[in-house]
Amino acid sequence: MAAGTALLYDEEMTKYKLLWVDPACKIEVPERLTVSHEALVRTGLAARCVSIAVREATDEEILLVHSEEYLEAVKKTPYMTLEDLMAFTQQYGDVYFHPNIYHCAKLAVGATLQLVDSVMTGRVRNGIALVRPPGHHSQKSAASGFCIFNNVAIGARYAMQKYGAKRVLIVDWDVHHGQGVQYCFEDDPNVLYFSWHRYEHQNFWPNLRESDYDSVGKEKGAGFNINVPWNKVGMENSDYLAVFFHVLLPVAYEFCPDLVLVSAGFDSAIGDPEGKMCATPDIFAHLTHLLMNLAGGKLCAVLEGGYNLTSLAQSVCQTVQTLLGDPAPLPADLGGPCESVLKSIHCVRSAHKQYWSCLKYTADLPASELSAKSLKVAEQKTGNEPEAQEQRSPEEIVWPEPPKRLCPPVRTAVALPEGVACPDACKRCSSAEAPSSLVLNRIRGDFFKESEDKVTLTALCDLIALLERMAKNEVRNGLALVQDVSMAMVCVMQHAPTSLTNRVLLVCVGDGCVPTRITEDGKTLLVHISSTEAQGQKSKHCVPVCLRKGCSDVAGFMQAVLGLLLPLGYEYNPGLVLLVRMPGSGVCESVWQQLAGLLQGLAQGHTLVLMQENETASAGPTASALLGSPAPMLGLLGNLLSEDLEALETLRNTLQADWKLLQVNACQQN
Ligand code: X5A
Ligand code: ZN
Repeated sequence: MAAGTALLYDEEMTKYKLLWVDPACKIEVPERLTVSHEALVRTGLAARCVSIAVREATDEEILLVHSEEYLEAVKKTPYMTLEDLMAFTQQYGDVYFHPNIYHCAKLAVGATLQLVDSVMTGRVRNGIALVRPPGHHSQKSAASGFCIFNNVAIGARYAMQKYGAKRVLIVDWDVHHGQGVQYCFEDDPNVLYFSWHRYEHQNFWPNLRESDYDSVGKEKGAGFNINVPWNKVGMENSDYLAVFFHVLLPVAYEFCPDLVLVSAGFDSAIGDPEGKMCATPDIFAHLTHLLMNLAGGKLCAVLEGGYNLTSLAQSVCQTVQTLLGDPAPLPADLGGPCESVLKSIHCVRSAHKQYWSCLKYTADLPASELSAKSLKVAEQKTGNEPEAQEQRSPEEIVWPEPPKRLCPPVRTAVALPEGVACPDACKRCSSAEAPSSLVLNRIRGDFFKESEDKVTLTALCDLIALLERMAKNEVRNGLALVQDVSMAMVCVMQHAPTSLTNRVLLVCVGDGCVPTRITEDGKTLLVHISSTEAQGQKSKHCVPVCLRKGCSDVAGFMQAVLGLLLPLGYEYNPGLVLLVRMPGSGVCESVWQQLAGLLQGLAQGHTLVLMQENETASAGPTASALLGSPAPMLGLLGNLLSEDLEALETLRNTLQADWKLLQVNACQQN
């Protein structure tokens, strides 16, 4: 399995700049690249990456997206006088030329293609290209918005042509709409383009009608262009996460890409003078993590915008550290999305419900909200919005530096019955490390009042030892094969709150009895996915999810994980995730690996997995997911059962009063 993270950077791309006065372009400076790269070097992240040399793109490669006339015109710019350059620049919007920009633009495309090569050949798992000029605004025959050639669009065509990639997902988290990418793939069902962008009802650059949510793609490509407009500034971490959970991720998993390209602009982060958003740099750790198990882990991030040098450098570091596999704490203050974003989410889901099975049961929009114009009016009238944020200049905005991300020395520890081999690269938690007599006595007291089974007792002691080592941050995550998962689960639940955290997310997969009383004190959030209708009570902390065909139904299971479990988990912010596979759960191995992978975005990666001891064949695959290997692709998911979809929507509706990150509709009744 491919491992490692590629870093593509060449100082040459800092060697062009704006040579005349143009307020629209003055933020696009060479330092954008140098501060990003220096931050990676200073933090030791660059040294952990695989450095790959940058090359120039060939004409043939540039022509995958651009016209011959445009390429020939740009080719002449190195020989132009300052006057000629200024005149040439005039025909385009918000862009500048320089005698060396053609050279740099070829390197920016070349770096993107080298990255695609490295990932597609398996030389590395994923990577990032730090490039200038950016690409996503440039079009077949036009430069635009600081962009000369469309790096990512060319990268997508190249991956399809050279490596036979059938489906490419482009995630554009830059704060501007990559209209160039949209135009390129509008009618192409093999490239799914997702972009969120500052829009303000068409009042923000590039002020295009076609940046709104109702541009869904054309002809065969209908449904494969997803625009999420930000109609206000000041969007926060929860707004970004809500869009990932309720729009991008369900559709991305249904699309099943062979490759993920990220148009990684960081002007969507706090402090940026263009974006004026409030999401903090550490959100990019989570956005990255949530994409890292798609496409078998094949993810290429390519720099686009980002104009606050501090925010930019921090965001780049957060992204790279996640690509390298380090755990991340959750960003502070995750609540629900704001009313304006709920409207956008509702509009996008509704515009796409006919194309994606995961969105089929989206509630219809009120007729009054069907036109952008009425939306704009409606929004001004609601009156229950928080006051528009103070008009501070972005340079004055301050935010705390993201905390250092600690990596426990041991990534994955295992507690296994004697005779079961320890999976590669895991550390066995041996019973030689005796637990304290206090722990022993508690286990005895809890479970063995009468008889005492030596083997079971030892196994539980191993389990507690593992938990204690996670509490001390010596171990990141763990796997235990136990005789009786229910007993082990109760044992962990009784110890975890004292030793590790007062919030445990308990995820049970498969049919079986789970003691719901453990959820009564709010110190545990239980999500139980099974095929049996719960007899017990549902409550804020007790969420039974019933799927008609149980956990063997991949589409239904993933819908529950992405739309329900993850938002609940992110809002709950547990200190430990206890992932329990009930005997005979029927969950298939690759889905299980996806789940284990995705859940490691929570609790700083502290995931403890419990499985029945006879499931030894699953020990290897589970350990590999815990070690951070990408989960295998799930393949095309097939249709969701409508009764499951309806049941999940109903569940969402009842829970969203307590869990704001579950909301998907504007104008809540509650
Ligand atoms: C790549 C990028 C922004 C252009 C803004 C023009 N371009 N006003 O972020
Ligand atoms: Zn941008």
